[in-house]
Amino acid sequence: MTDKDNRLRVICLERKSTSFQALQRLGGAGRLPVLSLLLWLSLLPAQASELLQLRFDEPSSDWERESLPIGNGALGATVQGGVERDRLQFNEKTLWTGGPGAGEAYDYGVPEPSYTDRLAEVRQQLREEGALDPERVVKQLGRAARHYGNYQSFGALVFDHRGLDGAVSGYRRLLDLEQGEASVRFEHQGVQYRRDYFVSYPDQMVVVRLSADQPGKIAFDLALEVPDNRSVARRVQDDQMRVVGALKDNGLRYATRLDVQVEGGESSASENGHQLEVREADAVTVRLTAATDYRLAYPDYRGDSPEPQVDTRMKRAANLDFQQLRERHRQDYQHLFQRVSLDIGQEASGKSTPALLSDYSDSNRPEEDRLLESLYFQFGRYLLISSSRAGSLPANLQGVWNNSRTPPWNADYHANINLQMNYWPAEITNLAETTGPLFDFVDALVAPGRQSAQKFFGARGWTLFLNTNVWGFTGVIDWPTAFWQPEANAWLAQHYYEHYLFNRDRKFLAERAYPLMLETAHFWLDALVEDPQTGKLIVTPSYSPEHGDFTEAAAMSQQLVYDLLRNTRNAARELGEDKVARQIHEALQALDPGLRIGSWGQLQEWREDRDDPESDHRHVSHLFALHPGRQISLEQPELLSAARTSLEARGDGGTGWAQAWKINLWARLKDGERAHKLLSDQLRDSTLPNLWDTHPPFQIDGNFGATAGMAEMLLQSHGDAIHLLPALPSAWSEGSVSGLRARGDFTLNMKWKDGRLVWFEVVSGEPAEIALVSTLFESDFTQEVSGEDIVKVEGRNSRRRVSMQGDKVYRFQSALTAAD
Ligand code: FUC
Repeated sequence: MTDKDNRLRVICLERKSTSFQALQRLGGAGRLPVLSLLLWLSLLPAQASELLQLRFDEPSSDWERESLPIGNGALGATVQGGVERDRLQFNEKTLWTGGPGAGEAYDYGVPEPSYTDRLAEVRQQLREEGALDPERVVKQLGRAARHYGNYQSFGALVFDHRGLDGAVSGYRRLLDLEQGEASVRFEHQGVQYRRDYFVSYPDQMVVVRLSADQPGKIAFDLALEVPDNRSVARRVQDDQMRVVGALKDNGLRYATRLDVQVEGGESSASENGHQLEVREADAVTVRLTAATDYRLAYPDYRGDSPEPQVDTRMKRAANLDFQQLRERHRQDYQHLFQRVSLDIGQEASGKSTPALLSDYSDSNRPEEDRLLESLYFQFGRYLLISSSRAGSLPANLQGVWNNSRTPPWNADYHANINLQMNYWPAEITNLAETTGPLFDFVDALVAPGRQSAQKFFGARGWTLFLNTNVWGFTGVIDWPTAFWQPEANAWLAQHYYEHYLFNRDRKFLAERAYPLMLETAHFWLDALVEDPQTGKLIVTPSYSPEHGDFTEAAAMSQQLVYDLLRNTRNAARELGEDKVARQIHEALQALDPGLRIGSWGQLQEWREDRDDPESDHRHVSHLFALHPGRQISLEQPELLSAARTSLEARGDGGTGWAQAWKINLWARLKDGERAHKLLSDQLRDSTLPNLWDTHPPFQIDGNFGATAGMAEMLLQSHGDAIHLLPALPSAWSEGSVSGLRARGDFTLNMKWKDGRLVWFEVVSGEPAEIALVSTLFESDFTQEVSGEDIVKVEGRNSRRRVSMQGDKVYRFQSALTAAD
């Protein structure tokens, strides 16, 4: 992200108190009609804190369903909020078992000798037989993963509070999305207690503050528990505790340190030397940090010793008091979070989050349902900020939160939808920086992935298959119905180009995106096979994720490679790499594009018409071309209608992420009612009381996919135009949104009434021509641009082409509502 990008975002998105100054800085405020300013201000919803809070009225009795997550990308913690015993379980994202240190047998999933002969055999069998049972293919191409590893819980801070036995009243446990903080408050024997929890990115630590409204009331024993799958050395001093050691499994070294700062009382080491005892304090600030000697670098994945890392962090923050730590955290967090506000007519309800969820759509209070929906939208953004920040690993299947040694699917990175979906909201909801960890991670997969490309395909470039860990696993596993998906490399490469399209960062394109895309394209140029019947280039063997038989040229395989080659060709053209662009263009022309309409009008999932209209399988892989691919455009009614037929047939069920994908797909089909229905279904069927998405079990991709889907309902920019409110449901007939991003480096604010757009602003990061599509243009409207009198606007009906200068606010308003 360049400075310019950042500046623009801030200009356009600073809210409420600063929006007027922001407009002034753009040079146009003096000329703005009062009405427009009023609209700007009214566009910013009254984000009274309750509208952006998750609330429980009890401590959590179930980690998965009720804990409140806080995090800074690398560190995560889950707030349970027990009154007497408060367990704050925490994570650091690199603490994994498995990998190179776990034994000679760890081979990154790459076979020796190579599997190229086996691949040739499977290709031959497919050519002769047409389709193969996955059980048969896995015997030839699958392999049991060895020392794959699991993401680990780091441990827990356990507070045993004194003097809090008996009843408490007014208990509240909150997660405040606006501040990025959790808190617990209650009253006990006339004393008001309060606990605050956050994880600071600038200071890389978990901070807990315990306070009361009367002096000397804070007293507790504090232990730092770690699971017993590691060596443990403890050192406890009066105001400090360290635990260091190494995982038994792979020798990964870890260190965690906590410091307490006591106001008014005292803290000492317990007699057994295992815990801290705090007595008669007015308030206490606890800081906790953790690190490992993991480094994202093939082949050994080891780096600096962890103990100096935790010491350095503590030292750097030593002179900061609680308020300063909090201020630094809030500034950092809000800089990202506040870029987007959403008002869909939500109103404060006075209900706890579990009550909102259980009453959802039965309450006869639509504004309460909208409260849950808007909260869920912003919760997805909150989770992304909290689990994906520069300098650490990307968000895994559970973001950064895991309390188990053997989490579901190892809490790893699945690349046949899940890892990608985690990042769907990143660009459109104005959190582009959160993609940094994804790109670092994928870049680091290239070195081991070259081995996979060689040993499975004898190809250049790099690839991976279904899943990967933090140890560069790029080979296969032995799960018949999922293990084979070498097109995962193309799907990950898509994110690089999307990042460029949204931000127009040419340095990123030249230095990060293009090299990665080109190397991925080289893999496919070598791995594609010419179909003797059609002469077209095809993927073989090919497997449509987790569904049906192995075949040649399943739709998703072809579509993913199409997406990759088209993007790489376009990138090469933009960078003046004409020879490469021509070569890739030729391959693209020869490629089977994977778009066929079948006997019942469906978009075929396979090259042969094998689709079962009764199948309700959760993967809708053949619809990749519609979303998140851009191969099917709004100008292709036949393909759109085939995609719709397929989607109808699959039905509205599925696991969390599957429902989230369908929200996006219905939005792309411009069916706001159906997209909203899917959102409702997901909230009802696949959402836990703490609003974590559940597969089941808890799996975070559905949270991210749903947030992205809601944004797609409001704004789309996949083709040559920006579509405003393309899939607005009647349930959100009045509202506003600010700060959404469109491809081309545009930022938009919109306001609508009676289901129609009445006002919007758009800022372009650089001079640009853009087509805008909206019903607002179908009646009279006014237009203006900051600092200029004339806006060059051309077009008819709902479509207008606008020539924009960079950094200026272009504003359009419907004449129908001007008198309002
Ligand atoms: C994919 C999905 C499963 C699950 C797993 C983590 O394989 O098909 O439903 O989400 O990833």
